Amino acid sequence: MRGRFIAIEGLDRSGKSTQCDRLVAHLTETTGNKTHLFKFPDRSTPMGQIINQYLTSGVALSDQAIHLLFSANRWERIEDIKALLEKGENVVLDRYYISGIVYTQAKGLERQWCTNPDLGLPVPDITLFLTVSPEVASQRGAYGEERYEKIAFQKRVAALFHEVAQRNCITVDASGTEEEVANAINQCVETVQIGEALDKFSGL
Ligand code: DGP
Ligand code: NA
Ligand code: NA
Repeated sequence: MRGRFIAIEGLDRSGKSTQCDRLVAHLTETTGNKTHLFKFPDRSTPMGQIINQYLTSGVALSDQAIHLLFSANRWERIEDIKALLEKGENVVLDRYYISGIVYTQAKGLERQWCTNPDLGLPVPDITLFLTVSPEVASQRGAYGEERYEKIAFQKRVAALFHEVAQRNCITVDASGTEEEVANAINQCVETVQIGEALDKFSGL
């Protein structure tokens, strides 16, 4: 049987990366199969390095150009991801196409235009959306260092995320302790049915 394919989405500083690490450990232990973490954007590839410069050092790129790079950065890893799933290994994604769509839509671009480059990507068995208010998130860590970490922008992203999550995600309250959030995530993941074939993303 193919491996489990799980995406975790959320606002900046929602605790997503910590929870992804915990979920990888949990799946490794409970399924007995290797579990891999892919983080998007993957800043290690040539395209990812341009994305990193855009996020951290104010490199100027049009909203459209950076959007297509974020999408291309997902497409450039997808064959590796599919191969692992087919071998029966699990894959956890730290962000995926929902981030891709809502962060650009929050800049004022059309939903359909934002969706188009990601059409056809394999759909996860489950996408978890970690919710935390932008005000709470802004008090965590070094908020404000990167391009999108501004409260007004995060509020627009949050509104879009909540709307999209109703139909596409299971929402998990991420305002509790690390342990509480991890337990909630593990429970959601245990109930997931795994189909043999991966669906292709056809819109939110
Ligand atoms: P992270 O490394 O998870 O903190 O993500 C970096 C930032 O990039 C974060 O503010 C979310 C944003 N982001 C992630 N994926 C995309 C995407 O596909 N498109 C856009 N425009 N922004 C994205
Ligand atoms: Na971030
Ligand atoms: Na992160």
